[in-house]
Amino acid sequence: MTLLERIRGPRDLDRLTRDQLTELAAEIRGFLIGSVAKTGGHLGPNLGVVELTIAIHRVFDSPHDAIVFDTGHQSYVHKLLTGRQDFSRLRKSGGLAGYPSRAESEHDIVESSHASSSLSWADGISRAFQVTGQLDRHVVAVVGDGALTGGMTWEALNNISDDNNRRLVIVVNDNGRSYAPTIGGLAHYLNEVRTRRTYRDVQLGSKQLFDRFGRPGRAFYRGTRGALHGFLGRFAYSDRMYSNLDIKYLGPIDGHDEAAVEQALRQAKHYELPVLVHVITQKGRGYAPARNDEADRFHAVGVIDPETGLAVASSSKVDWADAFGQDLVGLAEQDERIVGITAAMLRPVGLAPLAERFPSRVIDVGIAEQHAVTSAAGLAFGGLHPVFAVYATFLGRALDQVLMDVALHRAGVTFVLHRAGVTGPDGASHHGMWDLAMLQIVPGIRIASPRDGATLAEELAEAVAVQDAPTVLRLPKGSVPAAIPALERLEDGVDVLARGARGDVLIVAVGVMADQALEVARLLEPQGIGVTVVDPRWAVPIAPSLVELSAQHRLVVTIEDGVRVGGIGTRLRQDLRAAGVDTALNEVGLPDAFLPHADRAEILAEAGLTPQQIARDIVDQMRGAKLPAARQAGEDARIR
Ligand SMILES: Cc1ncc(C[n+]2csc(CCOP(=O)(O)OP(=O)(O)O)c2C)c(N)n1
Ligand SMILES: [Mg+2]
Repeated sequence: MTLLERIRGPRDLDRLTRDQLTELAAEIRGFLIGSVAKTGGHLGPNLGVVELTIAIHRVFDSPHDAIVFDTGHQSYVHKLLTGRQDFSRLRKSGGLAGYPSRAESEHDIVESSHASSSLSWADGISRAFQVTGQLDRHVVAVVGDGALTGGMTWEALNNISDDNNRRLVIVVNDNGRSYAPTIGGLAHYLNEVRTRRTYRDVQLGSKQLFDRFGRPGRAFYRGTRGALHGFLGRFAYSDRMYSNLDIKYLGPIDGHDEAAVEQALRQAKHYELPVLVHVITQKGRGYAPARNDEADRFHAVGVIDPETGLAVASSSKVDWADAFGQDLVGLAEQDERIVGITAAMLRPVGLAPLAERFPSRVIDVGIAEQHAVTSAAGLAFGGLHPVFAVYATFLGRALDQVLMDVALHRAGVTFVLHRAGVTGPDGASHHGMWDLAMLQIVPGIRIASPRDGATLAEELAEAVAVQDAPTVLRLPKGSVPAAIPALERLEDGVDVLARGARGDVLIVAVGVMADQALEVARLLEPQGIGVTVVDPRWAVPIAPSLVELSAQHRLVVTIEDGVRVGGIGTRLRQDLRAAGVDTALNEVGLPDAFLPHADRAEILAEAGLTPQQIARDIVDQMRGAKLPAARQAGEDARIR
């Protein structure tokens, strides 16, 4: 039995010797590399927090003490130490979640996985412990340097420092990287703190710095007293942001020296005040392919060969993000007003090619979606055309800014939403299923959903040509499917993809749902049901031809991989009613529920989003039958 296998819960760590702790850390790294190579997952971040997580669980008593992981992608070690060592189905249906999960363990508290919320959670929890007299309970927030760039952390710090009468430990896990190197003044400052403390007058690059810190047995530890002597206090004071930020600072500490981290945490625990512990770690620690990689490939991996770190199934297909990136470079060459914006995800959102071609025309704002959107409004005012490329799920952070800063001011800003629709392994917080419902309420907005590479190129060009309103392109996860040519393009831009022999059913397919819609048509044609399939291309606002076509059919079916409540189907239904068209309409889409992690295909099948199910429902409806409540418009059954 390995040491790791003998750890059933955090208290089993208490009796380990120093040597055993070192051995345990090595075992955990070996386990993570071997296991995540098979399943895919967040490898680099977890390799960096092995000693840190061990130390936290030795010093604090979870779940009596509350540990909150910011973003939660770095919680694998925590899972291993809290009774969850079967990683064989990580991020697959029925297996462990890739983020903390309350359903999995009482040791998990925050499962949202949207960054920068941990300090607010910790603020609330510690305040509640204090108010309810649970004075022996500590709260620990583990937050990365990247997550620290998000505005919420600053709002929380301001609040925490205002009432410092509670037991709150903020552990800053500083590895100098988000996906790519963390940007901005704060990142520079952290870097300076790291260097200044140890190597006065020497500006070391982060690689050298890490090399130094990586030497075993070397701890850099220093406690400072008083708010204005603390790092945040200094930062705040020197920048005159806040005059009285009362948070103690301890550090910087070598995060791979478990004993040093423990010592700092014990001291932090001893104070009955909010304390910030600044820990320096290496992303991908102990795994050469990750340490030698500059391209953020090991932040999250698919299935890889553990020896080389290379992807096992390298596909020749082009990813949506890559196709977008190439198209954007082409447009930017023609139009110098185009600039790209990313919230700390340059590569995953496809902006790397633009950054290579025109380095000054891509702005990384840090994990700051709200700021990104309002800043885009400013860029548009100043004469540029910003393209904010972001995962669909993260734009939820910035709805107010889209409404009030961009739309109200008629700013020509293009939003390219990646991973729109069901994504799969990342679970509830990462499905891009709310963007259609959320954004279509924005006055003047136009939303397109490309179905293939050609419509992507076209719609992107159309979007950046709009200078007086927000435009949105939503792209799914994965690779661009084979081309689906149109039979005809109607005057208002709607593409007709199939025309049935009879005018029975009109299917309005949003984006990549076109493929499913055509399959439904193929299934129904032999049964004597004629199906017309259209791709509106611009789903919002509703094209007039959709209303006209609806009037000519007996049943309209809309297919979208977004939540049905408030989706495109609902909107078309309202437009039909307003036009006096009484054709029956069924909205096919996702239920208003939090969908768990599983393969995309499994989730779609569970929601009834398969060609077979849609075809069966159409047959039933054509016979006048009522659909089961689970697939009846407006009567969404909860999956979870
Ligand atoms: C609101 C939001 N935007 C973007 C992301 C995507 N994202 C996940 S992890 C990450 C980088 C986090 O960096 P850091 O906090 O330093 O953690 P590290 O990976 O370095 O441990 C980003 C941008 C997110 N989870 N939430
Ligand atoms: Mg980081």
